[in-house]
Amino acid sequence: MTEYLHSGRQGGKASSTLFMSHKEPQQWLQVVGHAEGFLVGEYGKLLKRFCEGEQQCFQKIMKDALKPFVPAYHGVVQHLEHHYNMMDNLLTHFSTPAIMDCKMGSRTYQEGELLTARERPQPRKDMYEKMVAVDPDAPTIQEQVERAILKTRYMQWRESLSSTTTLGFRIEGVRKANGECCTNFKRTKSREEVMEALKDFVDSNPQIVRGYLRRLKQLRRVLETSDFFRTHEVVGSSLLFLHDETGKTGVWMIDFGKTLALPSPLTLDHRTPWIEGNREDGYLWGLDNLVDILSNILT
Ligand code: I3P
Repeated sequence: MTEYLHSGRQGGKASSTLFMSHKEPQQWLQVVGHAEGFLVGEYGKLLKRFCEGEQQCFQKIMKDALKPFVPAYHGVVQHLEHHYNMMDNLLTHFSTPAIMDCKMGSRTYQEGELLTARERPQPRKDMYEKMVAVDPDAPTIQEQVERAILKTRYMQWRESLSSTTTLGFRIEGVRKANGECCTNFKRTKSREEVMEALKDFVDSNPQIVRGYLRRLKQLRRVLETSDFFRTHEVVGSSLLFLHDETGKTGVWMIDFGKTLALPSPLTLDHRTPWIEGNREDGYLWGLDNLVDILSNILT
């Protein structure tokens, strides 16, 4: 790695997805999440600010049946004063792709975050501001007085406002091939609303839908047998959807910064509803719903 085409803002964490246009490599395009902490490397590589938990997940997945469903991982590199996890930049295999990020699971925070919030509550003003920007009536009286809310409360509110609670996944962001971006999915909640958003993303093209369905069903089969998946609580992870005008489609699992190994011998089926303590994350339940909704687009 000798040079970078562009560096994102240095500092901060990189917990979500940055996308680079293959044809305009100097132009970053952030669809969702934290912009900071990503670099585009040479030879189709993407560098994401180092996170030890994510490194461990990648290392394990590279030896797991799930390997074909995540960007290939190439270890840790240093640039200036920071370390990065280096992985394949999935966009380089597509020509001006349409991109969608779906955050999977019925819970988007770790159980441990709930315990921390109870033991050492740290209400956040930025999250209060984000909440009132969407719904001024959402904060409780006490939250209004403090003008701050707990992160877990914010995350739970986001889950119930969107389809996370009811369908086990939510659309986070979309970029169409024409450059149009939308991250305004906070209130996209019902099955019908989600289906409309998915239809719009694929331009109602049945060939694209069939391509996505094939890949999602393969992924589901592999998830159901993966040792890694059975032994990890997977929260805050997304499925990245890519298609282009040639009809090529692809889906990959990304963002493992909040994925945690379970204490042995605990395992998850990822479909059982979550109750505090069982660590279930609803990932496969969400994938079932996603497959079902996409299938219905074809009928
Ligand atoms: C953010 C989103 C991220 C979360 C981030 C939230 O809310 O839930 O998943 O990061 O927390 O602010 P929104 O989508 O409404 O902007 P993590 O998943 O890494 O916790 P943060 O502000 O603490 O980074």
